[in-house]
This record gives sequence, structure tokens and C-alpha cells, in this order.
Amino acid sequence: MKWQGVYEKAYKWAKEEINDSPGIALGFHSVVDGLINVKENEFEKIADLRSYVQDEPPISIKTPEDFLKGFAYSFSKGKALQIMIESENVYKWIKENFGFGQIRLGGTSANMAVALSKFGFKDVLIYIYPLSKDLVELFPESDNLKTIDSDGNIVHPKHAWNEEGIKAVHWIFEFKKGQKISGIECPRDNRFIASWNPVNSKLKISESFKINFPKYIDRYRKFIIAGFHIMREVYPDGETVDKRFDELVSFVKEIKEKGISIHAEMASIRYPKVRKNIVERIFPLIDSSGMNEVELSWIAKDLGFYSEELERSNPIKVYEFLKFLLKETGIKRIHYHTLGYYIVVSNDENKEKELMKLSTAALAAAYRAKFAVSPNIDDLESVMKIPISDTGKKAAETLKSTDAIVLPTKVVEKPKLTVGLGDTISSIAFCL
Ligand code: 8BR
Repeated sequence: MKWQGVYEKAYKWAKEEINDSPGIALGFHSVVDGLINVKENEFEKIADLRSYVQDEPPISIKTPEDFLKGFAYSFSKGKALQIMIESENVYKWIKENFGFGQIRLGGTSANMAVALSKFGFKDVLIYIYPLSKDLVELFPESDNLKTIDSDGNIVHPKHAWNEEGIKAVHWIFEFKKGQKISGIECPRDNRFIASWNPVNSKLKISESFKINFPKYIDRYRKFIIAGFHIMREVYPDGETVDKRFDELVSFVKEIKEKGISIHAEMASIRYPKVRKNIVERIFPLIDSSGMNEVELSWIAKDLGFYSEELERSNPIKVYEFLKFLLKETGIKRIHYHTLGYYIVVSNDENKEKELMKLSTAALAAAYRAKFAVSPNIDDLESVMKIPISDTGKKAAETLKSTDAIVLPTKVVEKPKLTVGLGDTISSIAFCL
């Protein structure tokens, strides 16, 4: 009863709050997604999946075998995983075997921008690179969704293109609990993402954006940075990720000086040096970060912490490690999400407000899971009756005596879509 009351209160609160929503800007990762609902026989035709199951997934995809190992890992554990394809031959091999699937808009920044603008935030600006017609036309019609074109004008993404063609594709293989491939049964609905993105893997900030964004900066009070998972440690031209982060760090410093509140979204970042740069160089500068249990456990591994319990979402271990991260890096807030509950550790004393934000985000995630589209704030009423997770209630009970803010979430029994849920959760909670 108690938690249901929190959700109902949050819904009313968010409807008021959205009226005063600040301008929000997002970068640096929008892409064309190819969505494929996994069919057992498609994989069985190619290989016996049992030969590819291993404890650790590959770091990147350089061969078809790496692709199958990544898929087998994700499918057999029911775990979300994203790996970059680093060979054009494999890109062609996947295209031949699976096609592009259902083409849709993807990329963390784009997913978040759509979620926020649809939700009702008044002014959402998305950085898009490259400004390709095939990509920008996937953005929904919406008056509150804008980008900056190469002439420095703020326009709807559809009017901003200056080149054509699909320059990158991220294949999303969605699978369902109970599906069986080569005798392996999938334990949980989730997805495996294989990404081909040679054009944007440097997370380049275009000259046009660097010059023009500062002109409009007073309109934007929040900035969400994402897309680190498509970066490499060393690029084919020899440039290193440390060098790439020099540019990102100086951008973050520049907007921080203008008083913009900054959130960095983690993702399935396979390269340790990319994670190290975020934790050591970005976290100390920013206000907030969002991550799931796998993402948190990888950071823990990097820092020499035993991580098995973290990956299994043991609430006490998660809480302890989040507190450690806050203290060590100086970041002000971390929003952790897992199936059944969210935990926030933060320097902010206003716990009640944080709980309102989290509950609103959880309702939005439930809506997206149930209907496979992002909700408008008024849509949230339709998911109000979805039951609240017992695992989540236990986690809240376990951490009752700590300063963690824990929200047991509503879990949709048969979700239509799991991709983009983390993006929805983190962005709505941060922007409210
Ligand atoms: P990522 O996108 O970062 O993996 O986050 C996914 C989040 O979506 C999970 O942490 C969980 O909170 C939420 N989620 C998933 Br997965 N399935 C869900 C479901 N069926 N109902 C509600 N939320 C779900």
C-alpha cells in the first residue's frame, strides 16, 4: 500500500513539475537501429550456439565467431550486452544473414531526447552527428525537439541534414524468456546489441556545435552526455581514447562553468580505458550518472572490487559501492537501476523529491515496456495498476536504515520492448 501511494503522489507531482521544465540538451550519440526479434531457427541455421557459450563476452566483434559468442553470452544469461563491430566484413556478414531488421531511431542520446520531448519537457535539443538524411528523418515530428544545423540555426532534426545514407547501424537482437536456441533456454527477456559505427566512434563534437551551442547556452540548464560505449581504446588512425577524452572534458568544463547541471549515462562500455576516463576524468566534474547492475559491476572490477555480488544486484553491496564511488570521485548523485528497483545515492538532502523523480521514471519505463513506445506524462495513469516488485520491496527494506533512496519498481510481466528502458529511466529522473 505504502509504495502504491508513493506512485500516485509522484504522478500528481510530476504533472505540476513538468510545467516549469528547464531546457535540456543532449549529445553525442544518435544512430539508426535495426531491430530484430530473435527467431530460434535463424541462429540454429548458422551455428550450434552451445559451442559459443563462455563466461566472458568478447571485448569487440572482429569475426562472426565473436558475434556468436557475444550473442550466446547475452542470450544464455538473459543479460543486456552491447558490443562494437570492428570489421567491415562482419558488418556485411550480419547484414547478409539478418538484414537490417526493423529500422528505427536509436542511440542513447536520441532515445533520451525522444523520451523527454514526448514526455512533455518543453525544450529538448539534440546534437546529431552525422547530419545524415536517413538518420534525421527517423526523429518524430514534435515542436519541442530541436537540433543545431550546420549553419548554426536551431531547427527540427528533419530540416538539418547535409548528407545522405546509412552511415552506421546498431543491430538490436531482442529475445524472450523461455526461448530455446540449440537447446539453450533464455532465462529473461533482454537484448544483445551489435553495433557498427565507424563514423561516430570518436564521439566527435562538430565544429558547428562547438561554435554555435554556446550562443544558445542560456536556454539550457541541463546536459546529458552519452554514447561512451561506442568509443575505442585506439582508433585505426592511431588516436587514443585519452586524447578523445581531452575534447570531452574541455566541453564538460565549459558548460559546467555556465552553471549547467550535467548527467553522464553509462552503458555497456566494453573497453576498460573508456570506463577509466569516465570515472577518473568526467565523474569529478559532473552532477549525476545513471547505470545498471552490469555497468556498475564493470566499474567495480576496474577499481579492484570483487564484483559477483554486484552483478547479482545484492542491495547492500550495491549501496556500499555506490557510496564509495561518490566519495572517491566527487560525483554528486548516482542513479542505479536493476530489474525490480532503483537506488540513488546523492549529496542532496531532499530525499522526498528524489523519490518522486524515481517513481515518475519507473512509471514511464513500465509504459515503454508494456506498449513499446515512450509515454506522454498523462499516459502514466494507464500503468498505475501494474504490481510493484517484491524483490524491490525487499531491497528497500534491506536498505531502510541507510541514506540510500530506494524505489521498488513496477515490473511489466510480458514486456514488448526492453531496449531504451535504462535511457528512459535515467533521463526522466534527472530532468524532472
Ligand atoms: P538498461 O537499458 O540500462 O539495461 O536498463 C534496463 C532497465 O529496464 C532495468 O534496469 C529495469 O529497471 C527495467 N526493466 C526491464 Br530490463 N524489464 C522491465 C519490465 N519488464 N518492466 C519494467 N521495467 C523493466
